[in-house]
Amino acid sequence: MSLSASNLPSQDPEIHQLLHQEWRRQEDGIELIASENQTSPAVMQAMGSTLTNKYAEGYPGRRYYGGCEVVDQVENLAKERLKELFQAYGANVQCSSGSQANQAALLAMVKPGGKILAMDLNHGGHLSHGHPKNASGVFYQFAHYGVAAETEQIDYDLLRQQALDYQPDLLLAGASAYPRFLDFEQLASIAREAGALFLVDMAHIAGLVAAGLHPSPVPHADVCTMTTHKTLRGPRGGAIVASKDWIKAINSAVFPGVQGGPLMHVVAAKAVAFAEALQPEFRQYQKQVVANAQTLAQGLLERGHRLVSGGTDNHLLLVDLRGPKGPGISGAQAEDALHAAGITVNKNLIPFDPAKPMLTSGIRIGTPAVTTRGFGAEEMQRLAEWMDAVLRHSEDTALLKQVRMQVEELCRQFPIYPEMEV
Ligand code: DSN
Repeated sequence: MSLSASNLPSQDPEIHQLLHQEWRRQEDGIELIASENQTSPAVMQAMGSTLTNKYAEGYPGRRYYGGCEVVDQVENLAKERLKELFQAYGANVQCSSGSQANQAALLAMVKPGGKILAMDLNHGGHLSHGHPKNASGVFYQFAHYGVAAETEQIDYDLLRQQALDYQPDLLLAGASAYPRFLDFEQLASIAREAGALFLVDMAHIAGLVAAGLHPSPVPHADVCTMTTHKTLRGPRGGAIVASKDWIKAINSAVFPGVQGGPLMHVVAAKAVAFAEALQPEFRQYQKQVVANAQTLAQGLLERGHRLVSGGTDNHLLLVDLRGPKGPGISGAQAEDALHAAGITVNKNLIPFDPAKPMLTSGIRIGTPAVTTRGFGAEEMQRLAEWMDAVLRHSEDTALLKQVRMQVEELCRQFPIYPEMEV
């Protein structure tokens, strides 16, 4: 993709230079943030289109602005493709983020002050699932469930009891740092037994679900929210699929409930990404995402690192840096040392973490982005070796520099956007 037709370099050299720097940062480093990915040039082309100029409040065929005959077709295509991808009854593709999708779903499903039971952020949940400083936590009464201390996995019997005791209006499932399958069938039966609605935020696993590599929540949930930029590998944004009973309420909660004009250039980019996700290659890609996570997990386990819950079923792993064989540094120190070596991760609380969120005892590692650039088993084994060395010698600047050079050499063999010149 070329930006040569634009006058950005001469009009705004400062921003142009920063775009160049970010492109090089992405090309030259190993991206292991579990919620990030690299979209295709086609997705980016749709995002950089004239659709950014169009106001389209409302829905196709019922807009508050003229001139929507083209964007109506774009939105309808995006909706149809999303429904096909998840075998869903209804779809809304207008949400600008996962957090906004959650706000809309909660607005549609629970009265202000209503009771919601959701996964604890400290055990791998999401910020917009009732953090006291998030709008969700301000407007609703949240109780949270976590993982069991022994297994570091959700104990569905305990959760059932908690739901029966708390009697929530809505049970909310979904996580940002949970390396195991979620049992949506059981969660739905718990919700039903407790007389609660069932909402799933499948932001992290949407791509795996679309590819049939994680059991789908769609047949079990009233509503499912998601982001489009994580495993789904689309543009930054949100989306919702809903059952027949809920799609009307969801649509009016998105607009006019929580947002005005949808970002139609992003809706177009979502349509492109959904079409990509419907191709057989996408399933191969997701299989490799999971295989890569397992290879990396194995490589770290063999080197004495402790993984929360002992391993992974999906695209991410959580490393507990403490323990007799661990490197004994904080998540923040690990993030910094890996960054110096050209490897990007995020510090992450682990269940029952005594450390504060800005320090943490763990790191979260995800494989969606490195898999997109073509890494396979061999590269994951090298990565495990490098990460182990960096984590155990986090203050050895010569070693960090040496790993950084090796990382850059490997990255040159796997360009992300070979045709791009920013
Ligand atoms: N902030 C996103 C993540 O990194 O997982 C979603 O919570």
